[in-house]
This record gives sequence, structure tokens and C-alpha cells, in this order.
Amino acid sequence: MYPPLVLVIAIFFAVATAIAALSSPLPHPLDPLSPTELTAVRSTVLAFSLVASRPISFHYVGLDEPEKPDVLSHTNAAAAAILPRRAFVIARAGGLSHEFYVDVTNTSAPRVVSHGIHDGPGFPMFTTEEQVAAGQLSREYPPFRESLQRRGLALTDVGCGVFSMGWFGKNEARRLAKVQCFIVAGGTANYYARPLEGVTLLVDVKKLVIVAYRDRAAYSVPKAKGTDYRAGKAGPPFNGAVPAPGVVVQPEGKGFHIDGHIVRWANWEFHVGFDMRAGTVISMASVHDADADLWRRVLYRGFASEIFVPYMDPEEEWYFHTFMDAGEYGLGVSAVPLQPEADCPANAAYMDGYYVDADGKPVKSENIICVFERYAGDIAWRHTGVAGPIAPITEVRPDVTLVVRMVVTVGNYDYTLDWEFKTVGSIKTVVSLSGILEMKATNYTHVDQIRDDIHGTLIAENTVGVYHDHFITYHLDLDIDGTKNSFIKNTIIPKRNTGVRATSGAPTPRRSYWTVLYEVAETEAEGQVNINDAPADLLFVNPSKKTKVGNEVGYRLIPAGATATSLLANNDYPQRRASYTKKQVWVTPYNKSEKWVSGLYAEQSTGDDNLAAWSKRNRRIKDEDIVLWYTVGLHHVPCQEDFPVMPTISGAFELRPFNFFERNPLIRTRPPGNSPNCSCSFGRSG
Ligand SMILES: *[C@@H]1O[C@H](CO)[C@@H](O)[C@H](O)[C@H]1NC(C)=O
Ligand SMILES: *[C@@H]1O[C@H](CO)[C@@H](O)[C@H](O)[C@H]1NC(C)=O
Ligand SMILES: *[C@@H]1O[C@H](CO)[C@@H](O)[C@H](O)[C@H]1NC(C)=O
Ligand SMILES: *[C@@H]1O[C@H](CO)[C@@H](O)[C@H](O)[C@H]1NC(C)=O
Ligand SMILES: [Cu+2]
Repeated sequence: MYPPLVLVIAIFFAVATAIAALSSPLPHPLDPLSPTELTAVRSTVLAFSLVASRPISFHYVGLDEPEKPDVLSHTNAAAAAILPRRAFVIARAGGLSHEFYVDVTNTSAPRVVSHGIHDGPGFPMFTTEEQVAAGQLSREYPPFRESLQRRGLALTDVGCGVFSMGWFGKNEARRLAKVQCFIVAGGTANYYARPLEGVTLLVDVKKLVIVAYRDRAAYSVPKAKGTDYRAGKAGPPFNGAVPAPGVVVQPEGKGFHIDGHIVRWANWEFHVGFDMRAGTVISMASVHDADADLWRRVLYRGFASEIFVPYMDPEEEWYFHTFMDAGEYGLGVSAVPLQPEADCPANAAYMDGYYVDADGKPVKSENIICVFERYAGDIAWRHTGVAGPIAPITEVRPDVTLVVRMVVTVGNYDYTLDWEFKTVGSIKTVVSLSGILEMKATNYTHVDQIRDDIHGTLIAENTVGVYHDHFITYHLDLDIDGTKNSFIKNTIIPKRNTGVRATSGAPTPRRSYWTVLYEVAETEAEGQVNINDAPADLLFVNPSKKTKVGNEVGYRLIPAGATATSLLANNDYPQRRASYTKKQVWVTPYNKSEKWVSGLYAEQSTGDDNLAAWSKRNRRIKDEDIVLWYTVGLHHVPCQEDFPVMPTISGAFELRPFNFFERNPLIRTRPPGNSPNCSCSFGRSG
């Protein structure tokens, strides 16, 4: 009896395949390092005989991705699995920064493929462990105890944090950092509102010793009352009237699929990775062209490369507050678990990430990335035909998008970093700021008392919200329909009193109009733009691909608010470290090692290895594989509404198709609900 046997084997086989697919999706060459791979990296580095000093502390471990042509030529996952898996490691030992490349293709036989020692200024990110240890040093320090006594405070009343000290012209061989403290007593969760103003420690983070101590002056400690942000601590909401809660209903389930790290949704497919410095990394984002029935790549790799936050108070306790959150603290390390139905809506799916602790051991961060479909009642396109033989006609398409979200809490600030994919072909990158201001204690209780420049806004009694900037810089390796792209400035030029005649030769009564000046950027110098200078459409095109009517296929960069550039002097030290913040747009030729806009070693960096320094080579960027660096910038003048916790403000930019498709790519979408075959995933093409 053959047939039943065949049937049994067939069923068994099918089930086995299904389970295999569920438990281990095919690997992708850009997948972040797995816990097994991270563990193999650790043991290999610890066993590396050329580094004798102990202890070895791990400051960065991330994927050293295969060369771009290799990744691109392996379009199917099974083939990609044969590419080598390598880690890049920065570890500190014997007072030096060691760089390792470790091959973990076979995690049972990992090996160091190269080892080097960083020779130059700057240090890697702080580890969480050393921050905690350095923050506790003050406890045993007699002068600090005296300072507390003088203020009537007990040791248990204060907590201290590590503040990177920036760079002010002196290259330090030691990893020094400032420590400043807050009053954690008083029953409020908001200790940032209660600084121990005037007290600063300088600590050696490696040796864990206090190098210098300063108690400059006592200030009134802001009171705890009114500072708490926990629910129930702030009185009933809106006089009892609250917005009605909403729900997200997707009767047919989610419209997207996550296969390992690959997300597929509507006309998009992309890879979601994680890095302990950058946080979310979006790779190989391709959009489907329904008319051509083709997947077309838009973005090879995109991630937040740095968040530079200089404060505008030159006083002794504040001048060095010039943070580089990614390079000094790590955005991935600072990512927090997302709260279901609050940070992300009920229809979200979640992903985890792994980074390493100072000992190199993998640490799992759960639910730090969420993916969800968003329908906020907006319209993707519409028209009502009011006249004509078959009027009235109304066609409307709702705008459903897909969001990939991470929230990083770097000390006091909370950054929500969104990548939003739209069916029209856009990728919108949004950064939203919330959390708690950096506040300075003052003796002032009313604006009328103030005679000097307090470098901020009096936002509560004894409390100054200090002026500062946020510059969030993104690395965007665009691949508009292929790797070779050009950067085009279409400057809008006003025309006046030209005495022009219409083509017919007849005079025109118009006295002005505007037209477009098309310029291709040849080299890096021409790829730098302050978008506040002149109105221009900034395009990234593939000069070798044209639409049927002959336009170069492209994408347009659309800044959406938050376009501040730095106002610091070029020769000011923090500005030299972040010299790229004078322009929002930089374009460089692709170079695998140029990832970190503030340099590989951002802590105490000097600006010798940042985007502006690389760009001085003025390389060719026309018809090359190019990278866009875009900075979202905000000058933050605090106001009372930012206290005790800030309502969210956002800045964004969008990469939107510009002659990329032959026509509106949404023309083939169906209206929701009124077709028996409707998938009810509104944006899906028909
Ligand atoms: C991985 O390394 C182990 C230990 O050296 C070895 O036994 C095994 O054959 C290797 N696997 C592959 C696929 O090469
Ligand atoms: C602030 O007020 C306190 C208490 O009155 C006083 O001891 C201190 O000197 C004042 N600080 C400054 C900087 O004026
Ligand atoms: C890539 O960039 C690094 C850092 O700017 C530089 O040292 C290296 O020479 C560059 N490589 C190429 C091939 O241009
Ligand atoms: C629905 O799908 C069926 C099967 O594909 C097809 O025969 C039918 O014409 C479709 N109906 C509409 C209204 O599109
Ligand atoms: Cu701010």
C-alpha cells in the first residue's frame, strides 16, 4: 500500500519545513550579531594573546557588514547565508583603544582577523558599568560629604551621573569625565528638576578616582512640589473632560509580515537591524513599482549617526555640556522597552535587540523596536468630479503608512526615532523630543529679580531651563534605482522685469515669475547645502535611468521643520567637533568606514575625524555611489510648558519620489470597504 505511506511522508515533511521556517528564518548578511555570535566574539577577544593587559572592557561590538557589492549580489537569503559574518569591536585594555575584526562565520571556530590600536584623539562610548561606578565615587569623598552637610543634605539624598566633558583644546590621554549630582529625596521622581548646583567632580573613569573637586557656590534647591510627572501626582486631567480613548481595529490582521529582520508591507520591503551605537538601522529598502512590476531600491542603509546637544551656558558648571549622545552614550544601548498601547498602538509588532555589557556578554533589550500600520484619518489622494457627463464622482484613498519606531532615553531626554514608509513611495524620518529639560538651580524666584544673562528661561521658582540645541544627523546611503546617483540642486530663481515675450512674440502683462536653475553637484563642496539660504528642490537622481518622457528618475529631499543650523563660532571647541552642523545637507561618496558623522571616537573628539574633515578631500559625487547626511536641527528656548516634563515636539524630513514612477503610484489602489475583494489594507495596490 504505497499511497498512504507517501502521504504520511509528505505531511511529515511539510510540517518539518514549516517549523524550521518559523524557528529560524533565513539569515540576511545585514542581520545584527546574534547572542551566539556576540558570545563567540567575546571569547575570541579575551583569548587574543597579543593583548596581555587586563581587564579588557568592551565598548562597542557591532556587525562589520560584508562589502556592499557582495551584499547586493546576494539577493536571495539562502545565497547570502554564505557570506562571512564579522564583528567590529572596540575594547579598552592597558589604557588603549583596541580595534578587532572577528570572524564568527563558524561560531565554534571564531578568529581575530585583524587587531589594531587607535592612535589619535578621542575615546569610545562609555560603558553603563563605568558610568554607574563613576557616579558613586563621590560617596566616599570627604569634601563632597562636607558640601552636602553644609547644605543640610544626607548622602542618601543625592544621586550622581557621568557627564562627558567634551573637548576644549587639551588632548587628554586619560578618560576623564565630569560628575554632577541631583537631589533624589523629597518624594518626586523628577530629580533632574533638583540639581545640586555648583558642585562638579572630575573623575578618571578608568581608574575610578576623583581628579578634581569644586564646590563653587550654594544655590537654593528647587522645591520638589510640582515636579513629579507620574500619573496621579499632578491633579485630575482637563477639568474631568478627557479625549475619548480610541482603538485600532484590523479585522483581517496585520498587513505586514516580519521574516527574521525583513519587513514586507504593501509596496515596501526592507531590513530592520540594530546597533548599540546607532539604534535602528534600516537597510535595503525597496519599493514595488506596480506599473513596471519591479522592485526598485531606494535606500541601502539609513540610521541616526549622531545627536549633538550643546548647551548655551558658558559658566563653569555648564560650558562642557556639549553632548554627543550616540558616540558617547550609544542610542542602541539607551533604547528602552516600548510600552504596548502607549509608545506604540495596539496593532504593533515588537522586535528585540542585543548589545554587549562591559564584560562583552550579550544583553537582551526586549521590545525596543515596534512596527505598526498607521491610519490617522488622512487622505492619500482624492478628487470630486463636479461637472461632466458622469458627475458627480468622488474617489478618495485613505493614507495608511507603516512605522518603525524606537525610543531612546539618554539621561533626561527621550527621543522617539521613527521611520515611516508611505505607499506613495516616501520614506519619512521623524524625530520627536520629550523627557525632562536640563535645569539649572538659581536663587531667582521671579523674572523681575533677574539682572544678568541667566542663559535660559526661568521656568519655575529657582529653576532655569538652559538654552540648547539638538542636532540629529542621519546617515542615508541612497541607492535610487541603483547605486550610481547624482545630487541635483533645482534652485528656484525669481525673474523680474525681464521684458519677456510669450513664445508667440506677443508681450505679456506679467512682471515676474520664477523658474528653476538645474545644477548637478560635481564634488563634495557642491554637495553641502544650508537649506535656509535659498529655496531649492534637492534631488537625488539616477542619471542612467530615465522615465519614458526622459526625466531622470529620482527622489526629492523634503525638510519638514526643525532646520536650525549651529550658531556657534567656527573656532569654538564644541563647534569644531561638530563642524558639520553649519549645513543640513552633505553628500559624500560611499566609504564603508565613514559611518559616524562625529568620528569613530566621539568622546573627547577634536573634529579631526568628522564628516566635515572627510569632505575636505572634495571627492567626486556625480554619478557615484553617494551618501546623504541630513541634520534635523532645533534651537531649544525652554518655556514653562516644558516643565516638569516636556510635551513632544518633532522635526522630520521626507524622501519622496520625484519622476521615479511614470505616474501616481497610488492610481491602482482601491478605495476601502466597497469592493467584495477588498483586502481592507487600504494602501495595498490592486
Ligand atoms: C566549525 O568549527 C568546528 C570547530 O573547529 C568544526 O568542527 C566544524 O566542522 C566547523 N563547521 C563548519 C561548517 O566549518
Ligand atoms: C543663594 O542663596 C543662598 C541662601 O540664601 C545663599 O547662601 C547663597 O550664597 C546664594 N547663592 C548665590 C550664588 O547668590
Ligand atoms: C575611507 O574613509 C577613510 C576615513 O575617511 C579613509 O581613511 C579611507 O582612505 C577611505 N577609503 C577610500 C577607499 O577612499
Ligand atoms: C473578485 O475576485 C474574483 C476572483 O479573483 C473575480 O472573479 C471577481 O471579478 C472579483 N470582483 C471584483 C468586484 O473585483
Ligand atoms: Cu531640548
